[in-house]
Amino acid sequence: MNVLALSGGVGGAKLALGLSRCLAPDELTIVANTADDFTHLGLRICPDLDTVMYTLAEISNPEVGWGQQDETWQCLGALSDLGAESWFRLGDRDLATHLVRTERLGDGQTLSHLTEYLCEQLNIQHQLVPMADQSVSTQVDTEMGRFSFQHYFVRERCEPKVTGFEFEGIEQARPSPGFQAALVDRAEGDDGPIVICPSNPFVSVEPMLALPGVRTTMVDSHRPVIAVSPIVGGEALKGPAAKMMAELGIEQSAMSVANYYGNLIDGFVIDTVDAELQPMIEQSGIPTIVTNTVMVTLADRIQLAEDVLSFAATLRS
Ligand code: FO1
Repeated sequence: MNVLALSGGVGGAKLALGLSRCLAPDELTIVANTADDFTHLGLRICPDLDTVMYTLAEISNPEVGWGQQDETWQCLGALSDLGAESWFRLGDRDLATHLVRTERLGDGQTLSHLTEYLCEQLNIQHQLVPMADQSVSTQVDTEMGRFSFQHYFVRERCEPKVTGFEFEGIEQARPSPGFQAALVDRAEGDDGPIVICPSNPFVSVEPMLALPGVRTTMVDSHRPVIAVSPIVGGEALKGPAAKMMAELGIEQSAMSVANYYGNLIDGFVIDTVDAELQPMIEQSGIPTIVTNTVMVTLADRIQLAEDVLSFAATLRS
């Protein structure tokens, strides 16, 4: 079985870890969004890629989900003393990742090669790849003007009212070699599902789908595409997805997520608190299962991964 998982940051990373506990290294490819990436203090920072990488290596900060556990903040404090920008919290251990990445990118290595190297150093067995090797940069249009993603998300605390998004550089970018290889249909019967992890549909998943050729390949594929709702009880478990929905005039519900993905998906997974939405979503033509999608413990992550894989086995694209 070849399973392809598309992940944003914290929520997606949790399911990616669950999948990695159910599947052998050669059965799973995890693609991380890189449209949140930015250059800060001269360092290339890939927040979603690092969140997934640290989660798979089981060294992520359990409180916030991003950055490393047992982190110290000496450098951040010193930056602040020097009057440098300190709104983006870079921990001392995390900084090492950005230093190695920035140096090697400067030497001409691709983000794919670098990610493979970092994963190897962190003893990650499963394949984690960036969505693209070229730079794509999410711009958030708001009533207070345009912000690059991390400026909107962290510096402005998602407060400005969102009016739209642009993924700068998307037309020139291409799916990374690892993403492309995992996307292509293999022999019939050999292909597992494509899993859209519970990540923000607008800014975490959409950039991966918007890469040239990805959406059409997924729609045309005979593999089942299954999305897990990041909206539970009308709220996002983490991040601004529900707030963005309200600001974009979309009802804040798991149903809206199913509608957003539309004919791209062959199956949808919602939380038990949203069980009453199941008949409505199924009426719109999308087979839907109800299960616990709130992944607090490792057992929850593994259970959801098992539920998604068993559901996939019942579906044909
Ligand atoms: N998120 C925050 O809310 N505040 C931060 O200061 C912050 C720093 C940070 C540093 C490295 C990293 O890899 C991620 C970091 N994040 C921070 C998370 C990140 O901004 C978001 O989780 C994603 O971009 C959204 O998926």
